[in-house]
Amino acid sequence: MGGGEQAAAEAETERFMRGLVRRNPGEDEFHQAVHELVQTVMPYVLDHPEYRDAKLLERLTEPDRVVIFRVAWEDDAGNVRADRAWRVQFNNSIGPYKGGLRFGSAVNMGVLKFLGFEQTLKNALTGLPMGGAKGGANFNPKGKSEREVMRFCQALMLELHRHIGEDTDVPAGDIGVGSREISYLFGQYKRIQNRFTGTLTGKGLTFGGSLVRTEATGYGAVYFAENMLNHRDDSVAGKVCTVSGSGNVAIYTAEKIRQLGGTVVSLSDSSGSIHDPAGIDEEKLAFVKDLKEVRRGRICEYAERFGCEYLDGRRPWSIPCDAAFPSATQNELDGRDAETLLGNGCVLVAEGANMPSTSEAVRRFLAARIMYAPGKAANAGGVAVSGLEQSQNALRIAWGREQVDERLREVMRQIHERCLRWGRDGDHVDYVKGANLAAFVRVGEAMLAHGIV
Ligand code: NDP
Ligand code: 2IT
Repeated sequence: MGGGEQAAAEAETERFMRGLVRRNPGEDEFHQAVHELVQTVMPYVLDHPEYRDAKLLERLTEPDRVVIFRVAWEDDAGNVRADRAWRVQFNNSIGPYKGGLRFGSAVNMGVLKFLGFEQTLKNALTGLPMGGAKGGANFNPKGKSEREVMRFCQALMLELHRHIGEDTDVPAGDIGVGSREISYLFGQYKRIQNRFTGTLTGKGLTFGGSLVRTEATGYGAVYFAENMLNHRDDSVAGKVCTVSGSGNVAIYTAEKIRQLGGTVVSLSDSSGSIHDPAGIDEEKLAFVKDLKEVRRGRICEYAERFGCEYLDGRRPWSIPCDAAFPSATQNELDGRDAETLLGNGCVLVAEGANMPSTSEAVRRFLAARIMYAPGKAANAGGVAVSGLEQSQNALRIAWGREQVDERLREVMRQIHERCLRWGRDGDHVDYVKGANLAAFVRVGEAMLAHGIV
């Protein structure tokens, strides 16, 4: 691209973003996610008048619809609670809406719109027929009893069931929504509908869930990292890795890194990080699974149990590593963290979380030309196996562990290929550009074919 064309693309990006911010005031995370896409695809749009004339970017950044509803329920003390829930059905151009539900006090419209937008692109990258959606509630599951969580899930489904369906919209888990919540939601959906369908994914293995779905996001992120490293005749084996978070994605990222011969030296939660230079082995990981999946405790207990350092209130990015796997939440890694990682010799960042790096952090990773995989590429393994769960449900069969794992590996390999195809620049691969263009063109072509809708 010549200097003049680049300047034109930048000016057009600024103009577009001004309009988007005006139409969606206060939705900072949504602005951030859209800006990241638009700045990489604008040259393509300017080169393709059919995209510009069809107002493709304007249409792609407006959700198909958003449903907002009240969830009234009663806590254990008999107090009435009124929470707010959303389902953002972002885009169904290439398949039924698909994406997780997030529970937490920080959930709001801007967060769910950024997640629904990212999901649309991520799902397109998988090559599977899935549109994009996201939903959730400002209900904070921390400290709630089992019964309170169950009542909340049932109350939420009493409204949500009208808007979803196996060929319409298929929700799954995300932060604060794991197999326990999906099970309660599924039980209630089945009761209301009197139909046993695959309308939710992440279900238990005895009622339609897929093997490897629990592990899929974390495993997929490491498979993607392995693809990036293999492309440079290197591998995860022998790498010292930092992982943030200690939930679903972080746990199975750590497990797969270890299986491939890497050493995981950190985990975290919203209270702090542990630093275990000896590495998190199988026994320690079993402790974390019980701590987080069963007892719902805090990661500081790991430091007490295994006698390692606890970084109270801090994130793990000051710990020296070869590769970093941010796997907790959005904007958990800022420009200073990025500088620290680069200064310590980090050569690879694979995002298990959605948009964990701030715009400034991304800018620094790209400028340093390290292997940097954005979430929409690196963490697509979770939704990919959700897609495989939908297929198994539709066929009324269950595939074996090896079969699903092999398909997951293949999907991650194909995403890597798509990133190469669209993002290769000589010897270097720009995975942001590659992922954004591959996803944008897949959804864009479908939208063009459907006409003005
Ligand atoms: P979980 O709820 O299982 O775990 C979330 C982890 O992140 C917990 O350790 C939590 O700590 C930590 N965390 C959450 N919020 C914050 C915060 N504000 N600051 C610091 N730490 C925080 O969620 P998942 O593992 O499922 O999701 C993690 C990320 O991966 C999210 O960005 C999600 O969107 C993304 N993702 C998830 C997929 C999935 O299949 N589950 C698929 C693709 C992406 P604490 O317990 O203290 O809150
Ligand atoms: O962000 C994500 O991709 C998810 N939370 C998983 C979505 C899904 O439908 O499995």
